[in-house]
Amino acid sequence: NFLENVIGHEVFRKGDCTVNFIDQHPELFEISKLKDSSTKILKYLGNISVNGHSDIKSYDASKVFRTPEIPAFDKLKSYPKGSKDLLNELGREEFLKQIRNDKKIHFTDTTYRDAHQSLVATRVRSKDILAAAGGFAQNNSQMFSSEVWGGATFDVALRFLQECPWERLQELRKAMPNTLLQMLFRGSNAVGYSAYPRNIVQQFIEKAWENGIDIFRIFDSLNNLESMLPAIEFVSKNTQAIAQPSICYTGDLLRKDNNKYNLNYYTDLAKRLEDAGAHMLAIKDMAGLLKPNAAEILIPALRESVQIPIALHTHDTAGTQIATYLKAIESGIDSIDCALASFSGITSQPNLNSMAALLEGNERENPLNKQSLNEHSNYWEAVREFYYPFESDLKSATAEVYDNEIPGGQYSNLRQQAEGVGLGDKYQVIKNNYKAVNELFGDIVKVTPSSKVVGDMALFMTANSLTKEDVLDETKNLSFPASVIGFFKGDLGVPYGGFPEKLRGIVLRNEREIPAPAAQILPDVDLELSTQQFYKKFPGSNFLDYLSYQMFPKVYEEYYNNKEKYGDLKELPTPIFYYPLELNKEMKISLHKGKDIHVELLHIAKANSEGVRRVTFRLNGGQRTVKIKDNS
Ligand code: 3PY
Ligand code: ZN
Repeated sequence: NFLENVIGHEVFRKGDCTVNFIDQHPELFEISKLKDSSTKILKYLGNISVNGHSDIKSYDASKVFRTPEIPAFDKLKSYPKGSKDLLNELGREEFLKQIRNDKKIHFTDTTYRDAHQSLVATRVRSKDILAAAGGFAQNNSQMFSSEVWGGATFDVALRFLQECPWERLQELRKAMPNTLLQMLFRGSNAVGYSAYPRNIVQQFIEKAWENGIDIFRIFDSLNNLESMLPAIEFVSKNTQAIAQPSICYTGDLLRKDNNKYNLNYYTDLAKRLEDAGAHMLAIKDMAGLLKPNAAEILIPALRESVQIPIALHTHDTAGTQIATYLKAIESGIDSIDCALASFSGITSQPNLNSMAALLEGNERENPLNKQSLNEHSNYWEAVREFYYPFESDLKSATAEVYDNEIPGGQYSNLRQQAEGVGLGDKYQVIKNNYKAVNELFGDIVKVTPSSKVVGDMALFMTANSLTKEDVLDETKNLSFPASVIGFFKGDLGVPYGGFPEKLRGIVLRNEREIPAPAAQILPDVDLELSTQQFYKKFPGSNFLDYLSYQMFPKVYEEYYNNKEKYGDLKELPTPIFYYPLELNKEMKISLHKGKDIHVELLHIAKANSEGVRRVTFRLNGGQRTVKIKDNS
């Protein structure tokens, strides 16, 4: 490519070049890079046109997308003072005192994280988020925070979106300088599904903070304090960020008899978290089980037990959670989590726009910019269409969640998972088995990753038509799923109240001795050695990539190789990222910011004897052909 550029260069062709020709014309490299990037993009587009996107099982070729209207954003206008400015001004302690003493209710917007994780399998791309983020921050400076990172978004960005999650965070930080940015952190599991070495968890927190995170919402899937402790301590001592550990809410506080998770359980845990250095506390109602009358009991009791501000997070799976929020607000909750209207409801958070309207005139009203909220919701309504293959089939709220206790994010995923293993028509049985598994396991907290263990076991029971009695029958010699064996070995820690020993003996029957549950925090890795090995294996990568690799080694490797092959895809508009180009329709595509190419798909030839098809494009007026292996 470079040679072609030299030979084709005007000055070179005129014969005017001196020995310094290459030094004097740096654009030769630029042109070469651009040509290389456009070839890679054509390979990507060619592959989507021939083989489809591997993450989309089926799509409607006749579907026409609306162009989302990006709400107004004046890049030259300064941002009004927001929560982030207030934190900087007052310092952590004073700021939090003020939040705790404020009469007005505070809001966290979850649209950029939990809402799309819970509705469209976390597939929303940075491009769509960043198009709106600046305008949102500029026009909604009353928000307490935006949850933008962590949970499943890290994994999904690398695994499915071909994006660097760190770059998303850096860009969001730039776009929302006045807003507190929040992440969901899975305690010793960081943003993964199992425990990591202590120094990796610490490095991860430090870099997340340096790159933009202000609030770390830390939880453990069994509510174990020990697994949250290192993260709480590290945030508190080594950063200026806010450590907001969570208590996962499960079951029903109002249940009278035999209630493991009673008021005392929650207030005791809250006190221990405050003693451990928590700056705030979150009640994480991941399945939407906290009923209004339970909120009325829980919130005042917690406010009395601790002096720190309390945030309430819920999912609207049962359609009841606005009522819960109202009761919580009356009972003194400091902050609530909502999502923009078009990304709210059902398995996502309650509706921010409606909540703002409903609180008008309430003594705790915190007036929001309702017009802007509605504009942003309209934008997301059009964007949501791009992701239609990832929608769950759940059309309305369901009271069944009070029985099966399936968390919001998992509810929408479970059907897809069931379909993936050929159990799509047994969804009802799977949900019933989910409840049965919870009973077999002794009533545990179910949230990532403990919820996945319960889900795996429910699928296993369904696939093998097993009842609870069958599972407890030693003579059946069942081959339990790996995650279930790991759970009973203590991979996730010990559940509150201990393991059900009979079942534990059955699951671990092949282990000569039942091992002591594994420590939740793994020993440090040798950072110097392992970074050296990483940089050697992945030239051009940086320390943030190293942390991505530590979280998901195989996923990172595939991401890296794909990036080598196709280049950076994050500027592709979402319909072009996911769906084949229309024939003979010119599209403008940004390769990098400010570098546009014009592409038109002209022709896809029949496969040759090796199954390779020639795909021809018009690129910036000239013709280019790429060869694509047809995988069908
Ligand atoms: C996550 O861990 O991703 C969750 O959203 C848990 O609720
Ligand atoms: Zn959630």
